[in-house]
Amino acid sequence: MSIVTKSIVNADAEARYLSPGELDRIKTFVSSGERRLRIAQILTENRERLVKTAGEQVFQKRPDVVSPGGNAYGQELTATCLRDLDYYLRLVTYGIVAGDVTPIEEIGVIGAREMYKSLGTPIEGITEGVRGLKSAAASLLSGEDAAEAGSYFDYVVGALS
Ligand SMILES: CCC1=C(C)/C(=C/C2=NC(=C\c3[nH]c(/C=C4\NC(=O)[C@H](C)[C@H]4CC)c(C)c3CCC(=O)O)/C(CCC(=O)O)=C2C)NC1=O
Repeated sequence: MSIVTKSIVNADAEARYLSPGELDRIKTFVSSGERRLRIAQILTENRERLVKTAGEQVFQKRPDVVSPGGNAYGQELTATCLRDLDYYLRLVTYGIVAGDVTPIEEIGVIGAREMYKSLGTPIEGITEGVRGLKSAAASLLSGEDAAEAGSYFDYVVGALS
């Protein structure tokens, strides 16, 4: 839920007007909108390249995952691994647009650790990949935009660690 929807739901539950604090937070959200949309657009347009770069970084740091017996060994499992990085990049663009980590949390974080454990997927490999996405994204963005996007990648890493 965006801050706009959330504030309205909270205010209406008490049949009151939006408070000065709520209006202030909505103002910040709206005034940062153009910037957040620009960042999401750049990441979306470059998704293939970002995922490829991040994947190479994971396989360089964790060659075991793509070696015989590794969780991402073989063409099909390697593709599934890259797909997961693409999923997290997509969720990060949702977070950036919403100005809120809730969509990332609900879609990609809750239950994820347990799921990866049951699949035998090393979670450090996933977080390494998300860090790779973060640095690849930073190379396409201005310093300020990279910091904004970075906080969402950091959220994913922190939440899965
Ligand atoms: C949008 C929210 C969402 C997420 C996050 C998601 C993740 C997800 N990753 C999966 C598998 C997987 N995930 C990986 C990923 C990796 N293995 C490694 O060693 C690397 C470290 C890493 C890549 C960086 C692999 C290889 C599998 C397949 C494992 C298997 O089938 O044995 C599966 C099991 C089902 C499937 O194979 O599709 C799910 C549900 N699905 C979702 O709908």
